[in-house]
Amino acid sequence: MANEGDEKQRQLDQYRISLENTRLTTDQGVRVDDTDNSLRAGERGPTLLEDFHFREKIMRFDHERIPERVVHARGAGAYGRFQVYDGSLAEHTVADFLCDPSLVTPVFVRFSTVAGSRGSADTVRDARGFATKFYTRQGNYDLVGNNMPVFFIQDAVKFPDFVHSVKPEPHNEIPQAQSAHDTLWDFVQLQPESLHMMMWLMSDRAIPRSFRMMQGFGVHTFRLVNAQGRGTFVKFHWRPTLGTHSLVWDEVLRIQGNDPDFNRRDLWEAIERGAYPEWELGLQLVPEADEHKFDFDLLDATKLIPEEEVPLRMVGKLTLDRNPENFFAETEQVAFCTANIVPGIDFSNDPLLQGRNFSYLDTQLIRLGGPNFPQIPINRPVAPVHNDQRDGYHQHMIHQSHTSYSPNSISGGCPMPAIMSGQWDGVFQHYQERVDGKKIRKRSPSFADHYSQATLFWNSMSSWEKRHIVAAFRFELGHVERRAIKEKVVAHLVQIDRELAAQVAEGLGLRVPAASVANHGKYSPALSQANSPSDSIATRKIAILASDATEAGQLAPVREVLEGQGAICEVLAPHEGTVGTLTADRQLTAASSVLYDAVLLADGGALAASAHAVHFVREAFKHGKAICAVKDGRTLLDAAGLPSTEGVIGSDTAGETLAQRFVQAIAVHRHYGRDIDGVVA
Ligand code: HDE
Repeated sequence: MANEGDEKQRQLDQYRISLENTRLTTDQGVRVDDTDNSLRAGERGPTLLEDFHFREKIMRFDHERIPERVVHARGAGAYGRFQVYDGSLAEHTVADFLCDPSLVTPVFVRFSTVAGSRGSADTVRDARGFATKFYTRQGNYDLVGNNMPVFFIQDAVKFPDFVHSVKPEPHNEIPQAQSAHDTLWDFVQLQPESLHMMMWLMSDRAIPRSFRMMQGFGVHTFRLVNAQGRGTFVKFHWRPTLGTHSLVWDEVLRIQGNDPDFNRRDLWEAIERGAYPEWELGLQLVPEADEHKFDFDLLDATKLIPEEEVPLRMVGKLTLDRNPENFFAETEQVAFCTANIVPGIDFSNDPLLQGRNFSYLDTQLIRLGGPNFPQIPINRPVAPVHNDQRDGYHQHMIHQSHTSYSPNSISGGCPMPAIMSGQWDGVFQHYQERVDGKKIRKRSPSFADHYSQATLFWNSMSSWEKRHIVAAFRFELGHVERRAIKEKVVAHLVQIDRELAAQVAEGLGLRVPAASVANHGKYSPALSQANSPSDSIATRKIAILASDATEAGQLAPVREVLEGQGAICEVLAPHEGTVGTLTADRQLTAASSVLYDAVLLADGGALAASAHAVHFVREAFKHGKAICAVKDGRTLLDAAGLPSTEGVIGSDTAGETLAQRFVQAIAVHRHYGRDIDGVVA
């Protein structure tokens, strides 16, 4: 078992309760006779107040809900481990989980959408949260990041404004988990600092195929601090080993109905199957002396450091290998906080980060009902906790000490701070930054450029990524009712790139104003998903369309190759159970192509007459998926009337088997050459 020897799991084991072979009791441990009938005066008489079991059961039910997170309400989590590679970072930090390659640090990661409520669909256009709690020997370290490297605003004081604008509108609470509405775009047109992030939000990054296939970013510039107290600026990146891949927009809309739990199910199933998701941790390190070498401010969270300027140093691996056992106890009650840092890691003066340091602790107090939430099992550090903080709602510890103050003589001065004990090993000490300034409500002029990096992002996109961005702007602004807002947004877009603005404006029937800035022409290849690894079909889901006429023998050579490379094949047929010599996993009419990455046609003709089967194949084609026909499967391909084009495979070619060609076509992820988004530029 991958987590054997894991300190955090041992700690959690103390709280696990199995109900196997148990008898029903009240919360007081009294055994219950009957939980189907309340106590009443006579069989047809009124219920009696003295029925303590009834009252307790209903009271507990009435109090089951806690407030959902204001943002990032919908999420899914998993346990795992982090291990740093050889090649210590001791030169830069004293954080031992980043220095000692023999240390396996337990982690809990929660992925989330931002705008939607707890019950909203997974596949919406949104940023995704990527929050990691490292249970290190030196205390808990939380890296509370997103799947996009920048943010909408520069100062935390704007966060309530931004969130209110993206949330459902206040008068009618519409729309749920959508950015395509007036208030968000009104905010955007008035706050051009949000434009860079809006480019990311309109890109395919906002509709990830899987949590396992998305990058993560700490966003802010943080600081590493070494044993000599020297600081180095750092940006944190997570890189998925499966590459960075997305869904297509039309598919997203259909998945919401077919499987609103698409992303969380995908994570859960991969871990259950033993296909553990992995990310590498990459660092961009900037010596303090270089702080002002960039044409943007390192403290501005609407900017990224192009990897071509500061390359990523890959330093370790995160593996998620265990699902939670109880969603509420673990995933809902986990409490992240950007202020949870350990020796060797420190903040920068990014005003967004500084504000977050207050917000997370504050929000947990209301969400988790008082100050003792760090004692909830999922939040407990593995490092020992000793202090004079006492009491409050839900105190679990029974402190035996006669004192709860410092200094004291009665308890020998314990628990003792380093300043008194003289033991400084492993003690957190704040980075000694010199600060000098007047108290002002003012942003530095170095935060003023809101267009250059939005242009950098646009310039770095492949042609299909650009098409998708244009289509997204058209869709979103197409849902905005107030024409003046659309015009203002287009006026901003023209400052990013004239062609982008022209294509968006055309869809909206608007004129393109003149640009006052010319496109600078710079680009960063690392920003394009087209450059992400696409060489594996591991964990890809393949639908095999079969019927009673399908011969398992015809299918076997292709299926073996697919499964041999880690793909998951599901047989869909007119009915469950045995079909021909195969076993069907699902009825075809209960399945949809949008839940699969590729389609293998293995039917000898019966399905060609089925409108559902034909739609299935056409829809997969529309969404750019690889489609392969073995032997008689060609009849269905012909019935669907698909052109012979890339990613549609019907036969062997010289030197390559059908199976090899199919594998390559799936690994490409999507064949974006097809007209997927419907934008006629
Ligand atoms: Fe958050 N954010 N945030 N945020 N955030 C919350 O904390 C906040 C920001 C992020 O899985 C809340 O526990 C402020 C950036 C994630 O439990 C709250 C600002 C980034 C999660 C909060 C930001 C994030 C949250 C709501 C502006 C990416 C989910 C419930 C300064 C780097 C964590 C909670 C989980 C959650 C405040 C901006 C990521 C209200 C004030 C930038 C992944 O405290």
